[in-house]
Amino acid sequence: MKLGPYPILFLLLLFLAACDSQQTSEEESSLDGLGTAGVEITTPFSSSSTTENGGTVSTKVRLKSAPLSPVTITLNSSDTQEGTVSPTVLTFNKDNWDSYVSIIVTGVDDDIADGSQSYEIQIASVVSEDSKYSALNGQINPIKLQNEDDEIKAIVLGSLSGDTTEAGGNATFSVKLASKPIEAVSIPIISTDTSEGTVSVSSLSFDNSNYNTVQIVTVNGEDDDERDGNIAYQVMVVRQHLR
Ligand SMILES: [Ca+2]
Ligand SMILES: [Ca+2]
Ligand SMILES: [Ca+2]
Repeated sequence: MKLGPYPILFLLLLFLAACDSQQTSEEESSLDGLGTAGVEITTPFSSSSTTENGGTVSTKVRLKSAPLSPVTITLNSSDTQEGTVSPTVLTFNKDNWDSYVSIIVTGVDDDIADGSQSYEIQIASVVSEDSKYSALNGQINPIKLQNEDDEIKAIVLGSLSGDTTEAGGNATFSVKLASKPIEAVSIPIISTDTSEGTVSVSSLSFDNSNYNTVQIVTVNGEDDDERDGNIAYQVMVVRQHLR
């Protein structure tokens, strides 16, 4: 009878010890998994297009849960001739994981009439000793963007020197391109009435080395033996092949 209270006390202590152990375990696992490991990238503000005249796209990045170890994220552009990203290295830890970091993507200029070009800001690497975060390496979707062209795709014509005559008077005008073409272009030159006037070349070729150098077209008046008065005709500079 005298020993009676001790086993009861012993059992009670064991119970408290078990509770304590369980509590510690729960605290560790909640720090490990405040949420699923992930990288939150907001939808780009207002537009997903940068521009060749310096237009930017902004977005924000943070982690979706507290990491056990610092997480370093490296960003890069799939085409630095069209867009660049800053900053390129982001570091998050257990204290700043939920603070957004602003990312700015800036359009890069070129002098080619290349149209709108698609490119991506890639999440090039995710490095951490927290295995839940290091497992995200290579798994995060890129930010898809376009860079808008600012070249003018146009044929620049110099003014016509005058009218042609049946007595052999000719006329000239110059032709060049307003910007570098993305590939060589051929521009047909066509007289609408070859019985009145013919052109010295049937087409002009331009590429990115000579696009800005004028080429001269000569229009020769054609003689006939009819008293036909002044006949209007046209020379067409065809831009259908211009890209
Ligand atoms: Ca440009
Ligand atoms: Ca361009
Ligand atoms: Ca471009």
